[in-house]
Amino acid sequence: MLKKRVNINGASMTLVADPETALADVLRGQLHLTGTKIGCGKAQCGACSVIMNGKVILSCVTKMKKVPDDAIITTIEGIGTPTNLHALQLAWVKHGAAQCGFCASGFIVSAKALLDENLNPTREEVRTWFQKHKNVCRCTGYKPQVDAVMDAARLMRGEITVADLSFQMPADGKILGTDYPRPSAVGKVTGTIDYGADFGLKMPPGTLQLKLVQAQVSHAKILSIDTSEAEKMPGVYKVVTHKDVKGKNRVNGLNFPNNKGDSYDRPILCDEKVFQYGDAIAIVCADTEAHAQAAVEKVNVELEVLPAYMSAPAAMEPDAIEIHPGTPNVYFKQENIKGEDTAPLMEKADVVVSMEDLFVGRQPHLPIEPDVAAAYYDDNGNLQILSKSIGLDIHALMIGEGLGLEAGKNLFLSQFSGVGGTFGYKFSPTIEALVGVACMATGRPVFLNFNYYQQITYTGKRSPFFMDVKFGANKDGKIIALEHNYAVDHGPYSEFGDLLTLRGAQFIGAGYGIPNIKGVGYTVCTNHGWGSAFRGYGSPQSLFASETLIDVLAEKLGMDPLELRYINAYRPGDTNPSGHDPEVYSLPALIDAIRPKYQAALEKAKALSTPEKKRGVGVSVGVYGCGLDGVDSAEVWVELLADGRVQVSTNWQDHGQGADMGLLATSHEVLRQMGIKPEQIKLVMNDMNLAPAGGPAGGSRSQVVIGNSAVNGCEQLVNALKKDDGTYMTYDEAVTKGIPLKYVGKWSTAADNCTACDEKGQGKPFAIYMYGVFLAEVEVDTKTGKAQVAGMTMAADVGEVINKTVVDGQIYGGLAQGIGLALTEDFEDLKKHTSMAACGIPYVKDVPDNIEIIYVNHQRKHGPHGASGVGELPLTSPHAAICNAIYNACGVRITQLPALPKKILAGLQGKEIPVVKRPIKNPAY
Ligand code: MCN
Ligand code: FES
Ligand code: FES
Repeated sequence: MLKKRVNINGASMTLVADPETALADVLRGQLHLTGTKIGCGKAQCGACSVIMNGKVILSCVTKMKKVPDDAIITTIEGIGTPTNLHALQLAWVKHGAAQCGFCASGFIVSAKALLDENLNPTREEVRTWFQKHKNVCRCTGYKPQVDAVMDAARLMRGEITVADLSFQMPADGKILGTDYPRPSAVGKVTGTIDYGADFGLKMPPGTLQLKLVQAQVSHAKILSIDTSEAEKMPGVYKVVTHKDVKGKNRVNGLNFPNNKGDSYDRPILCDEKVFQYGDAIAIVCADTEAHAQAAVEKVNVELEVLPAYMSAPAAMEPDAIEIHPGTPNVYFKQENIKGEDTAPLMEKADVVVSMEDLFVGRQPHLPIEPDVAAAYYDDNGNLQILSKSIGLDIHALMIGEGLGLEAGKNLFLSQFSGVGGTFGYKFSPTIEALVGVACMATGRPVFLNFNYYQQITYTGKRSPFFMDVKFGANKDGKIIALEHNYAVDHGPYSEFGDLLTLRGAQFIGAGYGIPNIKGVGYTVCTNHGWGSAFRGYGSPQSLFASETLIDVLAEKLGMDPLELRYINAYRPGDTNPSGHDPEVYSLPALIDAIRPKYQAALEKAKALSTPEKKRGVGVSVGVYGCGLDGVDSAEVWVELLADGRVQVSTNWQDHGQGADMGLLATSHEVLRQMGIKPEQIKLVMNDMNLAPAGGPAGGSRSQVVIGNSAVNGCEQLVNALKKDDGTYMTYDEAVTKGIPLKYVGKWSTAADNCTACDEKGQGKPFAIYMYGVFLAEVEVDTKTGKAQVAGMTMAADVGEVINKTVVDGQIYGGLAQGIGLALTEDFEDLKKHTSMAACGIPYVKDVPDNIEIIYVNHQRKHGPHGASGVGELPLTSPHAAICNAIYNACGVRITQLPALPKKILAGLQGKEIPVVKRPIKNPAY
């Protein structure tokens, strides 16, 4: 131990600490300054930034022995407080620079050090600073942070006032469509909101710390598990194995009835087999994390290693053994059959183009916050689990049987107050069942916090699609037929693999009125990372295929790619690939809106291109549905409180997208009729104990489905309280008159006759879609093959914008993830793709500052206040536009993502670009 005098946030103190402990751990663990966050833990993300003696340092890698005596340290807590925000915090709120907010403390601390040095930085200097200090944000696309620093500097220079950075209520009191700040913003920018790891530090004495014994191989039979040595280790309370699990020990994957995959193929704790690297085999429960980790090494697991099938083509080979014995590796098939037989039409078509094995890979989600969960028994003997779940009610259902509990009866899930981004990986339960099992086996409160390596290797990933596509078109450009064939590598667990495969049928060729389609997709079980939802869910894969091929078609026809899209974009009379009418026809207007930008970008590219740095422009169309597929519903409770406020309760889980803001603005728009102000609305969210099911926050469904339910509930209350003279009853009047105070708001897509798709992929799966057009400007370095995105423009139709700052932020952030998907992000190599940086997360300089959004608002008849969703739209196909721009720049066509420099360079040098192929296209099924 060492003793050190330090000054933290102005307070001088003496600290005794382990010299090898990181400053971040001392700040958080010993001083409870939990505003400083730990993301990567490896000097890659900046979440742990603090200022020490005037310099920004990464406290996760700064050991206490390196902290100088009398060091002056400033953490986020020393910058401003909720009641006394610093200019940076005010500007962060104003610009929506804290979505999930997990990066906010690190960024604000870093920016403070910048402004201490230079109160008048340029935007590029701000970007250079964040790049140098490794401040990473996965949510915002960085533009909001730069905007915030610029405004904070203006305020500090006295050029603007606090009022300029504060919300100004319009005269009509309407907050819909404004930049009203999300309710959770102040907590996020001051580091005062508790994320999972912060909650863990505040759990009661006696809480057990958990560490996992995880598989180090991808496929094996378990011969024995010996915990005896581990149980003797210091501080160990118990080592939990599958034998301690009281229920079925399986997660219920809720498979479609025609799925050959077993809904119960994912063990909570492995018993007979290991199916993927990282699978949990045992849980060590101990008094400290260090004791638990030391004992992990002592658990002896005997395995018989089996051949591992690390991709769909490998698992489809006829001699591949069944990963789940009794279930074929190809376990689900989805056709898309629409209109006439396509074979004769392809014969007749003036032009036919086709491509094979277009590939979108295993994109890792890379939230800055690693996975985390806690569990305890409440006083009623119910198991309470807290986590980052974005589907509390559905996850309770999925893990209940496995634990031997019943969702909503003796098993309740809730979210931590702060959730540091999920981007869809938490559409699947991850560690909820593990903390549940440990709590049940020990009877003690338990806490499990993944490190970033575990976050990467043992949470779900985007499922790779291998896709063949073929268009037949008339010489005027009208596409008359589409054929496709694809295989989905869904990893070892079948949960939602069927749904994802259906997305291929729904979105390959989406956006265009193609009358005749013949397609088929197969879901394949492999031993690579399990497939979970990732923003866009199937559309980034599907649209990469059709949005690449349409450019090839344009070239063959000698047409402009944007104009070819215009010709084929949905018009009245067209149906989408599922065979139903789009609810609005906004694509032609979106293309019209982007056309001048496109033409200007082409001119600019011509002017700026040099042999060393070639510039190009690419476009793509993006479409995605808002909903879970077929009938989708939600419930919202609306209740008048005695103090005159209105309580609105539901589980609209927040990953950072702004659920609180969505629920507030959507409800307020109805409630303001009776004079309710935003601050008079009490939101009760994301706790199964307190609020009804809103359904999972996936499929960009919440604004539409929960939003409609909120409108319904609020309307019921407003109508009930309305008096004949047009005024509204007070609480006391309502009570006196015996008017009910609480209303159950409901809405379902059945209101628009939605039906699940049939085996031919035909139906009406979504009431509402989102539409967009992407324009990418790219520069390719011909020496290195490195592509850099120089500008992105998106024309978007999300219907009525409920909150402008939130929607802008969703789009910026989604575009940045599209840049990563296109150029750098991957989780293929289990040895290499093991850190945030190695997985290719975009840093600020990888994302252009030049991002423009053009809104085209087509009101949705079935949308709340006319709104559609937005969350996934910006990640539907920006990567296709980027790859089209690379081709436009230098003639290299990338068919398999990511478009790494070595692939582009090979193309530039006229060499073959290596690709993974599927030898078997139509496996026995
Ligand atoms: N919204 C709006 N106006 C509209 C449509 C939506 O203001 N016309 C707002 C909503 O109020 C909500 C947000 O935009 O705050 C997204 O709404 P919606 O599209 O309905 O999506 P969900 O609330 O269902 O959120 C899920 C969606 C998905 S599926 C993923 S994945 C995702 C995403 O949103 N993950 C995110 N955005 C994310 N953003 C952050 N920061 N972090 C994630 O993990
Ligand atoms: Fe310290 Fe990522 S840099 S947590
Ligand atoms: Fe930056 Fe979520 S707001 S990581």
